[in-house]
Amino acid sequence: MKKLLALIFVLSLLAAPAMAATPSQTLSGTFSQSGLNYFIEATQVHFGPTWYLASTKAFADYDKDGTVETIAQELSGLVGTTVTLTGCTGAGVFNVFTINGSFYRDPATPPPWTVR
Ligand SMILES: [Ca+2]
Repeated sequence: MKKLLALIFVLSLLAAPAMAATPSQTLSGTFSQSGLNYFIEATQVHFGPTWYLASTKAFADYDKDGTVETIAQELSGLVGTTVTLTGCTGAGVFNVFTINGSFYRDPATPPPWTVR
């Protein structure tokens, strides 16, 4: 029994980095933009660098206007609406993985803007 518990403990340590990368928080409130930064209420939320948002077609029609546009255009369409995000806090901002229940990026892989 002690050996089994020790094995489980070791496995939990090995699994810890992957678990830390999974969406762990939900943030909901009025979505806003100030300059190049995006916010839910007073919390800054991070979708990636400005060039990436402007040049990348969104994964889904986040603003529900019937067209899948660039990420920047989709985010503009969400300004002033109530938005629910999942993600995790890192480097002082909230890193987004889903937008209103739709996939944004996979927390288990490197951010797409780092893979070129
Ligand atoms: Ca759209």
